[in-house]
Amino acid sequence: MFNFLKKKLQRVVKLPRKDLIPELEMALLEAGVSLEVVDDLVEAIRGSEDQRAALRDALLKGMKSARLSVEGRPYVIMLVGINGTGKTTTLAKLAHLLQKQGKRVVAAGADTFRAAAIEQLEEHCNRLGVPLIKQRYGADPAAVAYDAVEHARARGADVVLIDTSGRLHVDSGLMRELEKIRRVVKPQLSLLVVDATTGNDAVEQARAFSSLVDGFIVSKADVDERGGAIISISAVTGKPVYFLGVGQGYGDLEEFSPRKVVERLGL
Ligand SMILES: Nc1nc2c(ncn2[C@@H]2O[C@H](COP(=O)(O)OP(=O)(O)O)[C@@H](O)[C@H]2O)c(=O)[nH]1
Ligand SMILES: [Mg+2]
Repeated sequence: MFNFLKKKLQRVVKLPRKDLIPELEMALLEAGVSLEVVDDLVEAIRGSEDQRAALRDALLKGMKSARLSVEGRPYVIMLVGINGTGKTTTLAKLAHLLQKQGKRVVAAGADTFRAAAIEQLEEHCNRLGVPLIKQRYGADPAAVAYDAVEHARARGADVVLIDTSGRLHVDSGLMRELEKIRRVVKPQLSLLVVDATTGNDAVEQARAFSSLVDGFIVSKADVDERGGAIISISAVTGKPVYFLGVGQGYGDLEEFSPRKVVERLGL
């Protein structure tokens, strides 16, 4: 995790001051850190005594974390994002985490855009013993989400996790679909799932979805060597990261800790 950036930073922070700034800029850009965040980081260490400490503090200041706390019943969480970022897998991980905390979870198969999406979620739900509320392929996602919340209410379940569909790109049709689900079920928490390995693309998705979500889950951190998305996403949007996805198993969801990120970067 973050090995590429770690190696670069280890070398750069030891450079004499006159070489440090351009080399640091280059290293951060290569790692997929957003331009504006690169500028902030460079500004923060310009003129500092201890370059390593200044970089660490500036990184810590830019990254925001938040804890999931389930209050009220049912607590409704909606996961959104473009195709393949890890929404469905992350939903299963969240269900597993909440079950371990003794919560009763219901899933909503509101990705009705692809037939295979419902089957994939169903497989996870069967394995985890989570009731899945679904309709046929092509059904109105907002109606599926609504049914799931009603089901949770009737059974006294604690949490509803809503899986939604993605598209290849940020798309206005998708935005309207997600806004409709939000209007109909009023989730307490909406989280955008982004793929860490896509670097600055992930940050651009965060920017595009920012008004629709409360924060982020950054998946595939386990296979991300560059770290740019994780470093930039809160600094750019002002919204926190809740979790990192750190593998494909149900237990591979880690509460986001900026401190741990700087430790992993060797700072
Ligand atoms: N290594 C790794 N793979 C992940 C992680 N999260 C999801 N994936 C994989 O990413 C692929 C797409 O995930 P999926 O949940 O179907 O994405 P969706 O289209 O957003 O629902 C699958 O092969 C997942 O196993 C993660 O944290 N680490
Ligand atoms: Mg999916």
